Amino acid sequence: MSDMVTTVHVPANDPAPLGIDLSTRLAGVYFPNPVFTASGCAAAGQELGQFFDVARLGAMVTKSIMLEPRSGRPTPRMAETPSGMLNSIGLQGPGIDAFLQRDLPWLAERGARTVVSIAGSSVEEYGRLAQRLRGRPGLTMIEVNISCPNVEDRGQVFACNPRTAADVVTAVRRASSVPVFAKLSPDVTDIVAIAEAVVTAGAEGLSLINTLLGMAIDTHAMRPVLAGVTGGLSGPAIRPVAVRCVYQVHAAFPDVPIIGMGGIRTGVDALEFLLAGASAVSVGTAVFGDPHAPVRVVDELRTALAERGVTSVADVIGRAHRDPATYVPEGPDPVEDPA
Ligand code: RRO
Repeated sequence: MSDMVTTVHVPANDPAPLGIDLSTRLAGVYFPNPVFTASGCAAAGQELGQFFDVARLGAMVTKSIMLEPRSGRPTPRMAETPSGMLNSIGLQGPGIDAFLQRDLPWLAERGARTVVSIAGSSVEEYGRLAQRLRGRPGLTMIEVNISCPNVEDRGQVFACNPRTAADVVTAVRRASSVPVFAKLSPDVTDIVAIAEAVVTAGAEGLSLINTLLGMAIDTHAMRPVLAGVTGGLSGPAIRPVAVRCVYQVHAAFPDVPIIGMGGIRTGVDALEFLLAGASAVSVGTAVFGDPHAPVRVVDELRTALAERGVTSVADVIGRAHRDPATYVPEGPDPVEDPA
């Protein structure tokens, strides 16, 4: 990556250039714009810090951190698919000690608002992680990753069961000093039921969605492409699934803030999620092809709003839910037929 370093110089944290107010609020927390990174696609931000000022984004969302360092699954663990990508990373990471010593301070020194993603293999581990994060400078919110598809057994995908999903959130909520967002999986029969369980357990918001479980087979070698056999599918291929999940959950719980993600590459893609009901969005897989993608999406979203005559992000959140029966198009009243 270092061969192609360029830095974009744009004023940091100006919420309203061109007269467009990009600011958003999630669970009472202010963000100057609604574009975040997505967990897992930029470690703890240092890699993207070569390309742009990390404080320019609404927030940086870290790769899910566990209690202990972890090397992840064997390689190969990435594969390209039509309009998407499969990953089988398996929660590689430095562990909470190194994260607290090195990564979170790096983000805090740069003024980034940081959403720390946490992952555990038991309810108790999640609680301990939240405890370790208490009161840390730079911590803005916790994203509870209960939906990683690359674990030893599906029983560890806590988000596939409303009871286990709720148990994890209860443990984190008890220990946490900041808002807690639960990251859900689309690989369930009824995502609204899982959303209800975690919100009832105390989640202040939801991150929708994690990757879909998928796989690819090498037709020459005649075996799975990924050493871990299955992996998480991300990228534009999953965007309609993600938009559907955001839309369904927002329809059921319009007051619960949602961070929407899944295949966002442009400002117009981001706008689609806001219209479905997200209050913010995360840009993930797009950074592998274009490390500037998150800041570009901020600029493109501003332009997309201006082109539609909209002056603030708040005006488009959930707007696609407007009841068609009561929707009155702007313009002169239709003339009554006198007959
Ligand atoms: O590390 C991973 O393999 C991984 C995680 Br934690 C996740 O939440 N989603 C994903 O697609 N991969």
